[in-house]
Formats: sequence, structure tokens, C-alpha cells
Amino acid sequence: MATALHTFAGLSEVSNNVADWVAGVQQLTQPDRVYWCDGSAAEEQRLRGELLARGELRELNQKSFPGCCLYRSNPSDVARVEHLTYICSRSKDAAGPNNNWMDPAAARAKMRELFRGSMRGRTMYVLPYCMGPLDSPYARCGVEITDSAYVVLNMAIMTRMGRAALERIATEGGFVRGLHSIGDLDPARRFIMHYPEELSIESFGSGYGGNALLGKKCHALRIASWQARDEGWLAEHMLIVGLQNPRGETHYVAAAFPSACGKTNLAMLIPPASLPGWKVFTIGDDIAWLQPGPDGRLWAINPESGYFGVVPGTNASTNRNADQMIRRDTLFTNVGLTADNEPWWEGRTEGRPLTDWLGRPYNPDNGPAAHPNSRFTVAASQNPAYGREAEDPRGVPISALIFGGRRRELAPLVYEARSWQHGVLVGASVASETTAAAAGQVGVVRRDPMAMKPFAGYNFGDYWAHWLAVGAALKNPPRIFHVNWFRQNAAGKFLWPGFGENLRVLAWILDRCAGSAGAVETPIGNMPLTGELNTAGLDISPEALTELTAVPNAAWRKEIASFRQYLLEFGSHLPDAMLAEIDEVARRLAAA
Ligand code: OXD
Ligand code: MN
Repeated sequence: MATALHTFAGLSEVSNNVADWVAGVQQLTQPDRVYWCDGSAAEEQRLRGELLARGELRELNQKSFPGCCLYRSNPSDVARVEHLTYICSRSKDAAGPNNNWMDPAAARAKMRELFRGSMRGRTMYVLPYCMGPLDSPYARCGVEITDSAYVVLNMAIMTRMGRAALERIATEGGFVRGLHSIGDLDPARRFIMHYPEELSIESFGSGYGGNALLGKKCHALRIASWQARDEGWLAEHMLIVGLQNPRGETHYVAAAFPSACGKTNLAMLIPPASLPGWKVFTIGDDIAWLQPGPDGRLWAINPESGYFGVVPGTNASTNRNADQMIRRDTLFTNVGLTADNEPWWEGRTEGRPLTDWLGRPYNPDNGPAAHPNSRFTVAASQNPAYGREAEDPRGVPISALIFGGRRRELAPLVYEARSWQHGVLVGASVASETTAAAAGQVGVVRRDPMAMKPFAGYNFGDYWAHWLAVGAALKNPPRIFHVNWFRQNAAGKFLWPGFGENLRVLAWILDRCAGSAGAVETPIGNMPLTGELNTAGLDISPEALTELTAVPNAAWRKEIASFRQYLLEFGSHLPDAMLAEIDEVARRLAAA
């Protein structure tokens, strides 16, 4: 539906829908100024200059890190707050046991009081943005209103933000409304609310990425997953990567891993010297929107245009692409500093920390120099492995979907689901040790189906039913795999080298998709035949390989029994097909 256009403060054309909503928010929040972002480079420079002048941003060494800045967040505001994140659907059942729920009217009333006058003395920024290429039919738009200039700088990198997005909204009509205020950063007055039926988000009291950059987790995952169910597609917590084999053929895979489990590293993988001829192209590192294509395959776009990545651990040997990419025009959040005013983080091989992320003189007794969830925000196009197909409005065709978690024990290096239906069970079985990306205890195993526990905007039971329906409608569905790069032996040593060597596993996966690799059936899925996983040039003992591909029967029976209990929590929403699949796995384990 086309809406009328009219002139509004500094932007020549704007949708009436947006202008009316902005006026209402202005009245409620009482900012001193309203500023409409046009998304230009000059605007970014100006805002950056203002933050630098106010001391909210700090310029880093401009010789070695040109265009780079440091932002220090409030120490109480360094991660996503899942316990304060709500799905406010009309029915509690629709949100499911996997979400916190609040009645939408009650949530609106609560948030109204928090937002009332919250922008007094501040500038209210209006950010129109597009998730996905501006000319893609799969892209969706939103407008975020925020009182944080830091959020504006991030959103300018992470999304297609500004005039062009507003023009698309003006012709399309619909958009996701995101209202954000940092409030007083009091953790007791912090809430992230989602109203999926109204395509709207309200976030108060946090300036941290996942809570405040509303295009990312709030829109592109929680709201979009709900929209996707209504419209027949999938919004997933997945990287997208293109793999060109030595014969010059490129295939794309999408892979879901929980936060801070190496999605960015896998998306930018550097092929090891012992696997010559391979090339890797990053399409996305965190979110995939997957649509059934006219050819019966699943096609993917990356709704984002930048990376909001975990900094610690990044160096030339773990991720050379990221290491190079963040040496210019990068916004660092919560890292330490060297005496030369360079950023420093645990795992950085150059320099030494002088001050920590809080600005204190570095003292290891106080903890790490960089916060474990410190981040870089950087344009995707700076990645040396950037795949230009990320801008293709049609997206890229997906050959394989991969699920994985951080599991010290049990989960083998790789296995393949027997079918799409079994693959949905395999995806739902993802469990992982928690990381610093979310507030709370680190290192405890929790169930994280499809790596979407913090992000599915509705009842997981209905979500699995939707996955089953999407697969059933595909003529050529991708094959589904499960991987685990993080297995350890009894002495706590990693059994698999990971990083670039993960390409060996991806190569087997692609061979399976091409029908050229054999597999051995196990009760949990298909595994590489002996010798079919290329380990040439890899320093790995036969014992480690045996351990990596073992399916210990008693431990797996226990796992399946506990997973079955978990599935039953979804009651009548749990599709029968999931129970049939898990019973089949149990039967195979009993027969083995
Ligand atoms: C992220 C996360 O920031 O998953 O991508 O927490
Ligand atoms: Mn993520």
C-alpha cells in the first residue's frame, strides 16, 4: 500500500505512518531535539565528532587503527539480558515455555511510564533502516527511535540505514516500530519488550548491542521469526558462507551456533595450507532469512550489513580476516588499551594492556583486560573474504544446514540427519555451554534448540511444526548436519583443532550433498566412512579421531531420555513427528 509523502525536518520525503508515530513518541518522551538520520557518511562523521567531543567515545591510535574508536559501556550493561526480555503476544501460550511472557496491555502501560519524559535534555534520533538488500523482496524495514548516538553509529554499520530505507517504507507502508531509550541504565528499570502481533519493540534501560540495536536480535530474529511463520519462511540465528572447491564450484551453507561459539570465525574461515584450492566467501555471520525459492531450494539473505563480533580470541591465526578487518573504521566496545593507545584484548598477540575495559590500570587480579563479551562493530564490506552475493536481492541457494553447540562431551565431530524431519529433531537437540554473550553463569550446558532459545519469538512447539512444514514444501531441501568443534578428552584438551581445519568437515558435508561421499549409519545419524574425512596433513592421533566419532550408547540413551522430557514440556504444541523421530532414535540406540 502506497502512503502519502510529505516534507519533514531535513528529509525531503517521509511516510505519514512514520511521521505520526514519531510525533506521538516525541510527546511521550519529551526530547529537546528530534533528528532524522539520513544515513550519510557526513552524518556519521558529525555524530562521531560529537561523541568524541563529549568524551563518550575515545579515538584510538589513528596511525595503526585509522578511523577506530573505543566506547566504554556502563559496567552494569555489557550483555543481553534474557531474564528481562519478553514476548508480549496476546496469548501466553503463543509465546511458549521458551519465552518470558507479559500481557501486551500490561507491558505497554509499564513501558509508557518508563518512557514518559525519558528523553528530556536529549536528542531523539529517528533511524529508518532496511534489513537485507534494499532491492530484495525478502528484505524488511523498520524504524528505530533512540536517544543513544552510540546506537545510531552501530545501526549505521549493521543495517542499511537512512533515506533509502525511508523511501522503501513510504512505498511499502509497513515497518517494524522500535522504541529505545537508555533511560538511566538502572538494571532494575530495564526491559526489552516485543509485541509480535503489532510488529513493535520497546527497549528501555540498556545501551548494549543485542538489547539496543533493535534491527538485530529484536527485529531480525524475534519479530521476524513470528512474521516468517505467518509468511512461510524462516528467520534463523545462522551464519551464511560460500565455499568454493578446488574445481571452482561454489556452494553455500548456513549454520546455527549459540552466541559466542564461533559463527564469525566459521563465516570467515581461512582454508589451511594443506587444503589448497579452496576459497571461502562470507555472506553473513549471525542471522539468515531463509525463503523457499521458485526452484524448490531454500535461498538465504543476510539481513545485516555489518558484524557485531566478539573481540577476545581474535588474532591472525584464529581469524586472519577479522584481524585485518578490524584495523580500520571499527567501533570497539569494552576492550582494554595499550600504552600506544591501541585496543587490546585477551588473545591479541601484539602489545600489552595498560588499562582494562573499565579504564583502570591493568591488573590481572581484577580480571581480563577486555570484557569477555567485548565487541567490534564493522562494515561487512571490510572483510577480506566478503562475498558480494550478500548484496544479491535473490540471496544465495543453500546446500546444507548445520547445527552445532559448544559441547565438551558426547556430541561427535559431525553427523548427518537421515531426512529433513530427522534434521528438525537434530536442530532442536542443540545444547551448549553458556557464554559471556548473555548475562548469567558461563559454562553450564543448557538446551538451545536451533541456537534460537534467546531469539525465537514464539512457542518452540509451533516453531518446530513450522520448520517441518517449510521442509515438506521444498522440492530440494538442504541436507541437515550437526557438528561439534569443542569436544575435549578426559584431560580437558580439545580433540579437534577447529578454526580453518573445520573446512575438512565442511568438505565432507558438501560431498554428501553432491552424493559423492559415503557414510556409516549410527543410531543418531550418518557419519563419515573411515578415511572419508580428509585428515591429510593434520596432526591428529587415531585415538582422538575414534573419540571424535564415537557414539557411546549408554550416554546417548541418557541424553535422548532427557531431551525427550524437554520436548514434552511443549505439550500439545509439540508436533507428533518430533516424538516419532525421537522414538526412532531411542529404538536404534536400544537395538545397537
Ligand atoms: C550476538 C549474540 O551478539 O548472539 O550475536 O549475542
Ligand atoms: Mn548472535
